[in-house]
Amino acid sequence: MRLLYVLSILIYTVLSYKVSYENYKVYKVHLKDNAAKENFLLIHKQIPHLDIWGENHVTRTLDVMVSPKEENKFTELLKMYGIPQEMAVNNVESVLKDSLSQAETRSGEFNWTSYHNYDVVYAWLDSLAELYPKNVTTFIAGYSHLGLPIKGIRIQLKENATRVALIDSALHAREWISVATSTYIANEFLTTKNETLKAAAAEIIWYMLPIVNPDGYNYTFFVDRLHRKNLQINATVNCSSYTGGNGIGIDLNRNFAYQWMANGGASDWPCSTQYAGPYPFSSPEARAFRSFLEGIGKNLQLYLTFHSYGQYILFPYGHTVNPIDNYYEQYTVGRMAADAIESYYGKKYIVGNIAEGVYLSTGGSDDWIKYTYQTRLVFCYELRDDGYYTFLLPPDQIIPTAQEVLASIPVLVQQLIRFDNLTFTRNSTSKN
Ligand code: 0X9
Ligand code: ZN
Repeated sequence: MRLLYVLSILIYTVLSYKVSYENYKVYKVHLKDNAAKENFLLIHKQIPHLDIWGENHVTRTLDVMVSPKEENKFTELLKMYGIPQEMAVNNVESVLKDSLSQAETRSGEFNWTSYHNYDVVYAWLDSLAELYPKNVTTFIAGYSHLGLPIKGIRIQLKENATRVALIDSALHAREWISVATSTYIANEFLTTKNETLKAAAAEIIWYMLPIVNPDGYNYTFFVDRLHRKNLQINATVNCSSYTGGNGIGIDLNRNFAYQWMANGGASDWPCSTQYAGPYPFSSPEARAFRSFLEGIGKNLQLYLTFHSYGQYILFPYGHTVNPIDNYYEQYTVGRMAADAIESYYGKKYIVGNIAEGVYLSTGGSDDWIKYTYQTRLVFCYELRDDGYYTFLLPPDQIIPTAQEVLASIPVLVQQLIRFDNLTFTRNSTSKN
């Protein structure tokens, strides 16, 4: 496994140069109504290389990266359809250079003032198990396409804790802030002096998978900072001329087996940002996730999956705007979490069902968990920011982002406890 991985990385490094985004631009495109959205889809069909970075429902804008080769065609088409645009990033490469120079890739002391590659994160997870042998164990959920371990930790602070939660990050490779945030939270669970947080953390047996997509994540450090998917190469369609979100690989957040490929919430084109894979669970990473869940799924009460960017707290499902059974619970608890976040540094997070909050998207890990295990609280946090630095969030925003997200954790735990108390009260009153 390990040898296979080393060989593959070697081959990659030899064959691929570091992807350059010289003169690539990001445009903010204003889509004022559904007709404009439809027209934009027509443009996207004509220029499939476009990399859609994110969507903001408040400002009704899309962030779209375009190559210098296609920029003219893109702006002409926008003009033709009467879609207003403004340039958000003039040269992606120069923003990238700044952000990469601040990424710490070699082993060293772990911190949250820079971003770290998987080997540094994994070494740090191991060090937690050594430092806190009574509370922390590490495990391997499975292996990536290139044979990298998908390593996790289990944190239990109180002997008689029974509730189980899972937090994961980096299903999408380029969303570095997700990894920084989940590791920050793990560290706080073990070291905090804050009584509220301490008490909340102790109520739960926490499982964490900080890097679900280690191949893709590693690739963003050395080859293409904007890679999104895993690194599985499609046998029939060659996507190697594509970069960023459209590069090779399967979108892990479209590869899970609930409503897979339904309602246009994913793509069957292998070079699409949202490529769902040839069949559900076709990626080893999603399969590893599934087999890990076989162990903890039926006891799971809370699942948090961290992505970026956009500042949303989303909940299932992604194929429909129809409310799920416990919509009211999910919405109100999500709202409370967003309020806790906002009260920290004033950042606003939008709360809603996936399909209404962002866009139709199917095959997500969250939807699959909700459907398969009826996990009571399932949230996808789209972390900072709201479209300025996008995926390239500067390292000086890691700690503030992680702190505000951490502030929402006790809220979630307290509500889980309240649910249990409510159930108890209801049962006892119905007996009387
Ligand atoms: O497209 C996605 O998977 C998410 N946005 S991202 O920029 N992080 O890629 C939106 C997630 C909504 N879907 C689910 N949570 N299932
Ligand atoms: Zn994501």
